[in-house]
Parts: sequence; C-alpha cells; structure tokens
Amino acid sequence: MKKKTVSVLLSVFMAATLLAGCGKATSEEAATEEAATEETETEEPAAEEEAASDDLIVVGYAQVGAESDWRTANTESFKSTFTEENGYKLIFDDAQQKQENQIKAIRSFIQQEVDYIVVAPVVETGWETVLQEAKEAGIPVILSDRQMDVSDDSLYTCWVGGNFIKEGQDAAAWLKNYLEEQGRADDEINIVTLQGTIGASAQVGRTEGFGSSMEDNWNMLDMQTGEFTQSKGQEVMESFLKQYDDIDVVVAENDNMAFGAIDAIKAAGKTCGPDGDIIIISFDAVKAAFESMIAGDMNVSVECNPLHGPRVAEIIQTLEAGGTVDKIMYVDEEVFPAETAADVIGTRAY
Ligand code: GYE
Repeated sequence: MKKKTVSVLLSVFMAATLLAGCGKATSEEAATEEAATEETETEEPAAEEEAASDDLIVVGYAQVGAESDWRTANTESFKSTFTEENGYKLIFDDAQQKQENQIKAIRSFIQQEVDYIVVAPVVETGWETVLQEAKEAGIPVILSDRQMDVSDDSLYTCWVGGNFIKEGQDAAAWLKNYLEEQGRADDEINIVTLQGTIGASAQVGRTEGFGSSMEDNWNMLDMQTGEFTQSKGQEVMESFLKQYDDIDVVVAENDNMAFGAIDAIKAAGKTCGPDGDIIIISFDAVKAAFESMIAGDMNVSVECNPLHGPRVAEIIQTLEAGGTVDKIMYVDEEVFPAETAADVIGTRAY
C-alpha cells in the first residue's frame, strides 16, 4: 500500500504543513489556486499520474453536492487541506445530492485502490452493501458531516460533524427565551418548517431536536422540504404564505432556505426579522447569514461548522501512525442571534 512508503520525515513535514494549513491565509491561498485548476474526476488515473502519487496518501471524497454556502465552504476546506503539498492526492466527487451517485463514486474509489474513503452521506440509510465492499477491499471509510444509520457500525471507522439534534434544541431554546423577552411566552405561536433533504441526518436531527423542545402553545402548522437550496426554500415559503396568513415563525433548516424564505416574505408584502412580523430561525451561520441579520431580515442562526478538512486529515494522520480515534466526534457550535452579528461577522471564516 502506498501509505506504507511514507517516511517518518515526510510525516513530520506533513504534520507541520497540516497545522499551517489550519490558518486562514494558507487555506484561502490554496482555495484560490484550486479554483484555477480543473476538478479531479473519478476516472482511472493515467500511469504517470499513479507513479507520481506513489508517496501521497490517496483520499476519495464522496461529497453531497453544491447545494448551499455551507457545502461550498466544506468543499473548499477539503480541497485546501488535501493538497499534494500536504502529502495527499484528493479524488473529489460531487454527487449532486443523489445517493446513487455517491455509491458509484465509492465504487470507483475502491477500484482505484484509494487509501481512505471519506463520505458526507446525502441520506442516512442504504449504505450497507457498498460499505461492505470497501471493508472487503481493506479501505477505511471515514464519515464526515452527516451520519449513516447502519446495522453494523464496524462498516465505518469513525464520524466527525455537527450535533444536529442539539442544534434543533438550541434553536427552540433561543425561541423560548426570545418570546419571553418579547412578553409573548403565553401567546399561541404558529410555526412552519422548511426542512432539509428528507432522510439527511442534518434534517432528521434538526427536525427532531426542535420538535421535541416545542412548548404547549407552539403550533407546527406545516413542514416541507426545501432540499437545502435557496430556490426550493423560496418556492415552499411562497406556498406556505398562500396557505397560512398567521405565520409567526419560520424555522429554515439551513441559511440558504432562509434566504429564499425571506425573499418570498418580502415579495408577499410582509416583513421579517427582529422588527418584522415573522421570526426567522436558521442553521449554519455562514457569512451571508450574518449579513442578513445585520440587514434586519434574520433573527438567529445556529452554527454548524463546515471546516472538516483539517479534522479528517488529523484522523488520517492518527490512523497512519497506528493510533485509534473516537467513533463519534462532535464539533463545538454556537448560537448567533441578530444582536451579535455586527461584532462577530469579521471573525467568521466561512
Ligand atoms: O446545514 C446545509 C447543507 O449536512 C450540515 O448540508 C450539512 C447541511 C447544511 O446543505 O447547508
């Protein structure tokens, strides 16, 4: 296996560059360089290419797609971390939000005998067969971002990502507190939810976390998927506004759907945000969400950190060194209400 040829010296060098890679400037430079080059396809590498990558750790990343700002930041995090300079060859595949494309990509990684497979699974279920194939080929599978729901968890090495149930609970706790501050704690509150891709662990967790924290006087009028995209979020919100004239709160399971919902609300002649008619609760806390909060459109965004590239690299380095890693690793995340946005926006990396 190629990874066995990596010398101790190279490991030290990689660890140093990996640490440097965590710095903002370095990753931005790398991202700019990357943008100028063509995306790596999941085809068989040419013979010369294979020879040149002999000393590199080959990582296949089965990415969900490019549906949101969060996803773009996540892709950039991988591309700027898994560089040749840092000792890696990255084979990147964009599944366009389709599980069957991800399964094809994983099979192609197995065929190419990559050293590690990384998957951000579109949905939670339906992975056993392809993971078994990876296991038989002796290739470790690392899950990042969304989780898988598999009967045998030895089919993957570990997972790192956000705690989606907690994010949903945090959103509900923020709303409870906000309504108390507004003197509306005892009012009937009508809520609609724009859900993420149904069956994605980010959707399942956020829906469950918020739903299980609802107060008795909160009514969930409707829940529909906006597929984590701005355009679908806008479309679903337009139909909610036609159906319900008394919406108090929109829970958008990511920022991009919230942006679409805000556009729909304004187009319908209504207002939203801290001084408006409708409260907007969102998830991810990407830079554009801070801009939306500063503009007075969004009330709160619950953070979900997409910068998993360096985290996955650290896992791989630990495994390379013969170490063990925790099965489940949650990333720390915060809640950013509108009143904090102006102070915090300058510190956001994505
Ligand atoms: O919230 C959304 C993206 O899985 C946490 O996927 C991720 C979600 C994120 O499309 O913006």
